[in-house]
Amino acid sequence: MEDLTYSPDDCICALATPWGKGAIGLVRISGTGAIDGLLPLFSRPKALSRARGHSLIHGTIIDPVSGESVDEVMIAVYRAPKSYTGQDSAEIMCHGSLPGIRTILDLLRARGYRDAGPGEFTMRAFLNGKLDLTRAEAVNELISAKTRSSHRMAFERLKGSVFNSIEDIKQDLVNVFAEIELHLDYPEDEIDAVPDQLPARLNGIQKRIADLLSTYDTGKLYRDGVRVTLAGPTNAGKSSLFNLFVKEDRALVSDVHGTTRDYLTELLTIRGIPVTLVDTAGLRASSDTVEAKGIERSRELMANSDVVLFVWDSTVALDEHSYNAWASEARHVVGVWNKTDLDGYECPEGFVGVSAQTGRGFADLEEAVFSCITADTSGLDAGTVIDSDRQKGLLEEADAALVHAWDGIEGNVPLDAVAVDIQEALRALGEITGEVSSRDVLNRMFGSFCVGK
Ligand SMILES: Nc1nc2c(ncn2[C@@H]2O[C@H](COP(=O)(O)OP(=O)(O)OP(=O)(O)O)[C@@H](O)[C@H]2O)c(=O)[nH]1
Ligand SMILES: [Mg+2]
Repeated sequence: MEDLTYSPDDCICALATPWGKGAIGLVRISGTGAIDGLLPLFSRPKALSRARGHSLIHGTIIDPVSGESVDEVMIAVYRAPKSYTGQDSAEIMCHGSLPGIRTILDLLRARGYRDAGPGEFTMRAFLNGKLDLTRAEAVNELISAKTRSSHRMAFERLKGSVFNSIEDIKQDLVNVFAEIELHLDYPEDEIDAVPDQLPARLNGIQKRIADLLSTYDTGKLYRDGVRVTLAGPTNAGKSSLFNLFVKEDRALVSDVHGTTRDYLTELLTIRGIPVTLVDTAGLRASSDTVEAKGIERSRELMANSDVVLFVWDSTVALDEHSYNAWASEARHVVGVWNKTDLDGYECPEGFVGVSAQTGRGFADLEEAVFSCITADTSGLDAGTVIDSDRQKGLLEEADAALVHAWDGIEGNVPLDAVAVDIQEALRALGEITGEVSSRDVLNRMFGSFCVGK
């Protein structure tokens, strides 16, 4: 494909492991002639040039100008087309020393290898038919996964779950299209205006597209996570609960009202969902300017959170008026009735009774937070979950084209106009897998990848 950001045949090189000290560093190369280009840099050029695909060779990287030995390495050799990119490629496993890695990359550059752009190896894999676009996206999603659950979902996509779903839908749509074409071949007076099965089949296809679309919220939730904020009056035990969630004494706790003045954040996971937990300054009227600023910030954080855990000290009677006023500023609220280890008031309806001191009720609290976070999503157990905005947009385009087809059928427009809508839906579905793709889409998509992938 022309006018891509990168030329797909150049020999490219990149460090595939993180830039830093490590046990092993892995330098990857790919391109036409990529293995031959390496020969002058290797202590055993003959063995390397004869090496079969999927073999490992031990030797030394040598500076061909000075003759100096640089590092002892293992080279994994892959011959076209049986490689990740579909081209001649190799992985040089060296010691994970930055000066050593830099020297190897410099030697490769001097041999004409160019630094790979982000995602360039995977883009080549796509261009050479090694994977479709849903799998290519899954590679990046897998690397970026924040929790085991999002990792698992991305791996399902890498194995082809989205690709297979889209292909199934597309196949049905192709059959519908063929049927319409056949129908159009008959004279109008001999048959009905619309094939018998058409409405039911279109309906079924739309339902499957809707089912797939409905998994997007779940995918996004596991990809981006949520912000959960602990708020409430001073001394209610917010910081104590914060520490319980993060399993360490992270926030200062004391019986002095107004202990927390600035907010604190920590990343954690609740049942596989990435959560940014925020501890805030307790809400009360304060004449102290610094504390007042902290309280102002608490209110902003409450308004910008997905869930607010409104913490109340159960030894104090609930002030429903202020609770309702504060809660009304939040998207989702979970009332937390804290200090239930002490003699206090009965837990009001809708609150979760806990003790930050003993941990009692903590599992119920986690459950309440989880239900709240997942309230707006469906398909949590579904094997196929999409989390790509690109895929979502194209599914919506396919759906819109089918809605238009329906309008046409109901408005008795000629069947060939309906066929045009079906073709449009097929185009959108084809773009999801990359059957049809534009350079802009590819450049944008692979541009967000890591270098070396
Ligand atoms: N008995 C008992 N004491 C608790 C419990 N939770 C917190 N406390 C105590 O209540 C006091 C206030 O706790 P913090 O966690 O600092 O309260 P906070 O809501 O963060 O207070 P501010 O930062 O001032 O807004 C401390 O003395 C805690 O030890 C609980 O479940 N049981
Ligand atoms: Mg506090």
